[in-house]
Amino acid sequence: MINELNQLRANALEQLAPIGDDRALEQWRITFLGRKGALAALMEKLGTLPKEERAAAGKLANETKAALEAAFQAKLGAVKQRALSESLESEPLDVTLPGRPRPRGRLHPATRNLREIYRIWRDMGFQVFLSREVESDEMNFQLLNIPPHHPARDNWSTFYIAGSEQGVLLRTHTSPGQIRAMRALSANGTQPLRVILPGMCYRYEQVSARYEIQFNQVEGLAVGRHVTFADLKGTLTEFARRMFGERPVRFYADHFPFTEPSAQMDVQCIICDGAGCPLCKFTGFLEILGAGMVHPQVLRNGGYDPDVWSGFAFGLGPERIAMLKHSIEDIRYFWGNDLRFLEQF
Ligand code: FA5
Repeated sequence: MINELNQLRANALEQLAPIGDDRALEQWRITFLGRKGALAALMEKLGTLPKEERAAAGKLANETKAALEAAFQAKLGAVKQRALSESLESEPLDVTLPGRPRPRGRLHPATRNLREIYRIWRDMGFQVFLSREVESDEMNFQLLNIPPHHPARDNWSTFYIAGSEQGVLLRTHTSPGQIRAMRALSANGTQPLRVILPGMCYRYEQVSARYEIQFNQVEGLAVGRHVTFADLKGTLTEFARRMFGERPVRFYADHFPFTEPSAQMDVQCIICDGAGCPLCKFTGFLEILGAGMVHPQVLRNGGYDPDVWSGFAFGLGPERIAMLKHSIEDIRYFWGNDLRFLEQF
């Protein structure tokens, strides 16, 4: 048995030496180390040996197995290494070639812009309230002091839902969300409120570089016991500072039926720094939002007592803001799905 093992080992190593490729090596492994190979056959015979020979033979069998396996691993490494150098030599590899780009998705510029706006307002303590896009005439207009036939309706060219007797419409602005937020969150007019209401609005507009038939608005509403116009100015100025950096803002008198007094806020033109250019129509300033103190009747419609509570509200157009920030000259790019535009962000 001892002889047989030694012979097997010598024989196996002799046959292994000249092997130079995968296939021959595998064949060798099967012949000598396989489950039905030469070594396994010898080991099976161990049990039939007389007791006094068994221990020594068993030990040698294990050593033989370990030696053959080690020789096999060493050869395997050498064969692989040789195959690699051969392929490197025969198929030249240019390690300076750039990698193949993998297409990666990204957020739509309008979404990114909205998220930045959310972040700024969140940092200032405003929570997001999502209101509905399909609204009643009552919410979109009447509870905001715009009764039927009121001339202010001309400012909001409206898409009505066909066949809806009660006047169901696509909201023309996010302001109806003011009423919904007050009713939903104020616990019958007993709690202060600080919310922003983002979302899509729809108007039957002549589409142009600045007017789309669908666009986002971000409404803001703060209600408390001592909210003043100074709070409105301070908060909106701080928003503009965080959004556009240090540049002057100015407030103008404006009119909205649901705020009194009402204002418009302008920020100094980003292109010309106030010197005057075609973008700002040579005024040096750009309008970014409408705002005002919540009208007492609107507070009442939301469940608050206007003798105790006051508030300010604002409505801004995020696409218009993104246009200013990134010098995008046409609002139609936002929903045109043109990859040449989208891939720039
Ligand atoms: C309003 O819609 C008021 N609800 C804003 C408001 C809220 C005032 C709360 C006071 C208190 P206005 O129609 O100006 O206002 O629209 C507000 C912003 O929405 C505009 O400044 C503009 O940025 C954006 N916007 C309005 N119409 C369009 C449009 N057709 N396309 C793109 N953006 C628009």
